Amino acid sequence: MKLNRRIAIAVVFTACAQLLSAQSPIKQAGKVTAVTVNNQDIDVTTENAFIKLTVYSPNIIRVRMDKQKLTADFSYAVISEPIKTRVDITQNNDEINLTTDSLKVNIRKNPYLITFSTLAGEVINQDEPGLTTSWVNESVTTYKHMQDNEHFIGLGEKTGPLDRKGNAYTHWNSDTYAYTTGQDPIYSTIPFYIGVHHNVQYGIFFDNTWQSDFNFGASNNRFASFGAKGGEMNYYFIYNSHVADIIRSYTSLTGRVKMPPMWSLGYQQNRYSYYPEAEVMRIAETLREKKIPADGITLDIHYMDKYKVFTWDANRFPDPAAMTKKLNSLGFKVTLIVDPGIKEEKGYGVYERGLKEDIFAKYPDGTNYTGQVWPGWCNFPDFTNPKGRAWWGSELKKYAAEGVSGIWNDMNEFSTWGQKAPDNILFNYEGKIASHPQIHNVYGLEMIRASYEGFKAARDNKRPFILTRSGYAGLQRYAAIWTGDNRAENDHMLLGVRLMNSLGLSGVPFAGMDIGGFTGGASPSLYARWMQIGAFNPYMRNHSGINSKASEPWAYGEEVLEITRNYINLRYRLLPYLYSSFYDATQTGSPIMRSLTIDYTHDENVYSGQYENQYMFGKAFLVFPFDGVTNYGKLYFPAGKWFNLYNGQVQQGNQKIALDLGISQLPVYVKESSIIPMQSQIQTTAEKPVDTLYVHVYKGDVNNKFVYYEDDGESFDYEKGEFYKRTITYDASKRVISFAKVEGSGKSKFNNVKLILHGFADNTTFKLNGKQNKLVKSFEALMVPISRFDPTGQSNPVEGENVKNIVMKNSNDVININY
Ligand code: MIG
Repeated sequence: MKLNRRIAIAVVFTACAQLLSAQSPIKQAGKVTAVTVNNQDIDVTTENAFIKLTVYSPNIIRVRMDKQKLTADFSYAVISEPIKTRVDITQNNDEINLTTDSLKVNIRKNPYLITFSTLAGEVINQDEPGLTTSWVNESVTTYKHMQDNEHFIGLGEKTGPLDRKGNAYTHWNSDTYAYTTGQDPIYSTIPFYIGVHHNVQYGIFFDNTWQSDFNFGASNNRFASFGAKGGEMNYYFIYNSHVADIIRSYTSLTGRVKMPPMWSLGYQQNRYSYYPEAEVMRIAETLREKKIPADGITLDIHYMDKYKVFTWDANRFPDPAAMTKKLNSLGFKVTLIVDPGIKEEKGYGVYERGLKEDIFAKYPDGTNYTGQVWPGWCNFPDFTNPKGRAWWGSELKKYAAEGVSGIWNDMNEFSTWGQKAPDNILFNYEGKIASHPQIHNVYGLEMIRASYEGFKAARDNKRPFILTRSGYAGLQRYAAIWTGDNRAENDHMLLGVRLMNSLGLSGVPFAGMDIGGFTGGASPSLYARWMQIGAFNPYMRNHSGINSKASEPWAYGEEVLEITRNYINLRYRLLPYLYSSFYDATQTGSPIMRSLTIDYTHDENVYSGQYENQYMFGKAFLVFPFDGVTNYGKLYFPAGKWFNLYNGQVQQGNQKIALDLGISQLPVYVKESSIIPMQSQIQTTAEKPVDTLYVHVYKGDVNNKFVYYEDDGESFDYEKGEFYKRTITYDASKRVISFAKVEGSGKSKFNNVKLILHGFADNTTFKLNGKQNKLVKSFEALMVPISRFDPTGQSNPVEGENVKNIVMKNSNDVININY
């Protein structure tokens, strides 16, 4: 590496640089003047800065720096404390060295420069010599040496390419109606990215809520940097040997998603806006009549009385509780939109209680800040005030009592007409008082915290479903996020995939997009493609804007309806797999939409613009977000063996292919050795499937395991052990598929298991728990595409494969299948 030469050059220049430093408007950390070691903390004083290094875990090192003495520590994002860790710290006149069980840190003293290396001494990440960390007035930036051929991924909901190299980004949560595919910033802030170079990968989480900037070699060829307009330099350096473990470490800091209510994984029908009640019922009934599985109906701002949150328009919705009851009996849950702006209006109870509780954000002279948004002039609840969150929670009780199941938090960037809320608004900030620029990026996070906590309490500890547009690192603890007001264009469909893949890399597995596009209208083929991809989104939300064409699955003609139904059907049969994948996310932070950079990190092809949108849905399905206009695309298959979802044909990995593919099929492949639990077709998660669990196993050369997980799907009893969980293993070398003993005190809803074996040779013999088993051959596929439009409404399966199957009792003890 050319690093040593660079350091040498830097040393030569240091002398000149120091000559300038006295009058330079740029203050560098400078020379180390004092060091104190305190267990896992090292306090370092330099000419211009105070630094605290904390060993958070063997894999995580926190670095705090400020021009003045570090003040009390506080974060809305980080919810964990450092864990007791073995660490070896030595120092001499020139440097400080620190070694954990996973990595090494070196701090050069004159001037300050930090380097993170592997135990073997390979550089993972280093400050850019000569630049390190510096201040310009109150803004602070850390400059990291950009390694040869380094890739940068993550950074949350950011537009543009998967590989962020060559680009720069700003975090300032913004309401960006009909944003473009390169627009920045948009709605949320997750200042966490992953760097990949040579054989290493690392994460950096810059926990600073002020407006922040990240530069990955934009307008420079020297560094990747991160900085903010105010506050401390405060970053967590994470090193693990796999990207998945970096995400695990990152979510050990910022928390993980909780088990979502099962219904929220079903299909969600939205529109800006469905009203009155008769129209809502018509949509719900049509979904049932046309046999389009669905679980959710979402009501947008027109349900309210003049956009006043926590009210209903009495003409449009005369009896909300009766309506939600009717919808529930049809197997639908209702999600309502809420906006933070509270109309300033005498006699409006919500506003008056807010005034009484004194929970609105204020100007320095003590008057409430007033800004304009949907209801007119509004005050804005201060969600950084514990009292403000409690007040919001108590207002939510009304919706809970009316049978509402989900709360959709919109406009929480926060958005106001004019999009320029002033700097001189004060917020409580947990009693510490902060200005608008300091808390702007966490306003949405604290709003969804209030919604989550309040709605959970109000609904007798039933799992609340919270959806948000804005947020900050850690938002996964409270809400699912969707990517806002996209456009009904092919590029937006693909951008939406990248946004969700990037959110997944950044600790947020539960994400969705406006399928079909919010502004404008999709062509039938684009719409069909979008719905196909949407079936492989963590949150499946179809939504469209007020002046857009209707976007229900039947709005594009019979053929599109059939295609759409076919994919939503698949999603419902896959729910046991999807739900178990969510369980994995609760334990490890592992995303549902997995950018290929997670499992194929050092494969250059996955960063290429041609293949950057490909992802795994869970760990088994390779999804190709295919063009919905030309219906032509290029696919890249990473190493291994892949089975065509529709006909079981094997595709070898490390290959690129180009293909034309009609709209009835989305290219999806199953990874070898995959284990995929499925259920019979249902129309809503309120319906019970037949009591057989279908476990598809694909032959392969690699070992695999899948943790199968079930619980009641709606309560928090799983936290007390009421779940049903077992590990299913595919051992290619020992030639055995095994179901481990069941864990948890819950019961499975399936009494039988049908094992469906794909890709095993015809003459393979199987033993079930040591006994030779009668094998049933069948012709089926995990999914059959609609091959041609069939006006009788019956799909015509022309593809399929010869598989074997074994039906057995779902015993709680170990089950072994040898082949
Ligand atoms: O100013 O509530 O992103 O999904 O339909 C627009 C109306 C407010 C923006 C959301 C969109 C929603 C719309 N909202």
